[in-house]
Amino acid sequence: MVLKERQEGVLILTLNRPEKLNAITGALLDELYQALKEAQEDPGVRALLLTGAGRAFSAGQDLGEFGEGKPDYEAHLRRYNRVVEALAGLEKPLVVAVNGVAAGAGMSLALWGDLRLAAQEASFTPAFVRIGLVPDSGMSFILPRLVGFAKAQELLLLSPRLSAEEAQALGLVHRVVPGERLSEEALALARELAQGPTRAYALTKKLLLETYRLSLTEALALEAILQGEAGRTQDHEEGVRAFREKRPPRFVGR
Ligand code: T3D
Repeated sequence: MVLKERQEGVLILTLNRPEKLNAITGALLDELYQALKEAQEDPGVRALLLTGAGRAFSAGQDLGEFGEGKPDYEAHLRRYNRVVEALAGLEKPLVVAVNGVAAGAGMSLALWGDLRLAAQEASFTPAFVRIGLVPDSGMSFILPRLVGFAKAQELLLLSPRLSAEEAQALGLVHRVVPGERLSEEALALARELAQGPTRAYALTKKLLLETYRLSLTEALALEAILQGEAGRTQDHEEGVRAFREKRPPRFVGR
C-alpha cells in the first residue's frame, strides 16, 4: 500500500492503491507511519518524497472501509493523527509531488509537505463538508496558515475543486509542472535537499511551526537557541569554509 524506494539520500514513498484513487485505510496509515518513523531514525535518509500511484494523489479516507456500519471516527483519527504528527515533526525535508486529485485527508497529507509540486492535471478539494464531516488530519491547522483565515473559511465551507494553477495562486503549491515531468522534477528537488544541511533544515522547520504559538520575545529566544545548535554542526563549519574557499559546500547532514 505504501511503496518505498531509496535513491541515494532520498526515500520515495508512493501511496499505492491506484484502483481506489489511493484512498486511505487504517492499514495504509499504519504503513505510512512506520515508513516515516524509520526514515526519521535513519541518518542515511536526508530527504523524502511523497507521491501517489496512478491518476490520483489520494481521494482521502476510503469511504468503503467501514462498510455499512457506523464508524468510530474519533478512535480512527488517532491513526491519522500520529501520521500527521510524524509528518509535521519530520526532521528532514519532505517534497510532495501531487500527481492527480488530492481530496479530504489526501489533501491534508499533501499540505504537510515542505515543498509541494503539482502536475498540471492535479486538483485539490477539501471534501469534508460535502460528506458532512469537519476538516481533519491537521487541515484546520495547516490550511489557514498557508492561505490565511478568510480563504480557509471559503475553502473549508464551500469545498471547491481547485486546479493546480488555482492552488499555486493561493500558495498551496509551490510549483506546477507538466504531468510527464513531475516525478523527475520532484526527485531532482528532493536530491538537492538531500545534499543540504539536514540539521539546519530540521531546525528551520521547527522554528516555522513553533513561532505561531510564541510571542516575539519567545520566538527570538528560540531562534537564538536553535541558531546555537545549528552553529555547532559540522555543516555550518563546512558552509563557512566553502564560502571562504569560493567552492560549493559538501554537507554531510550533521
Ligand atoms: O476517521 C475517519 O475515517 C474520518 C476521516 C475522514 C477524512 C477524509 O478524508 S473525509 C473525505 C473523504 N473523501 C471524499 O469524500 C472524496 C470522495 N471522492 C470524490 O469526491 C471524487 O471521487 C474525487 C474528487 C476524489 C475524484 O473525482 P473523479 O471524478 O476524478 O473520480 P470519481 O469518478 O468520483 O471516482 C473514481 C472511483 O473512485 C469511483 O469508484 P467507481 O464508481 O469507479 O467504482 C469512486 O467511488 C471511487 N472513490 C473516489 N473517492 C473515494 C472512492 N472510493 C472510496 N473512498 C473514496 N474516498
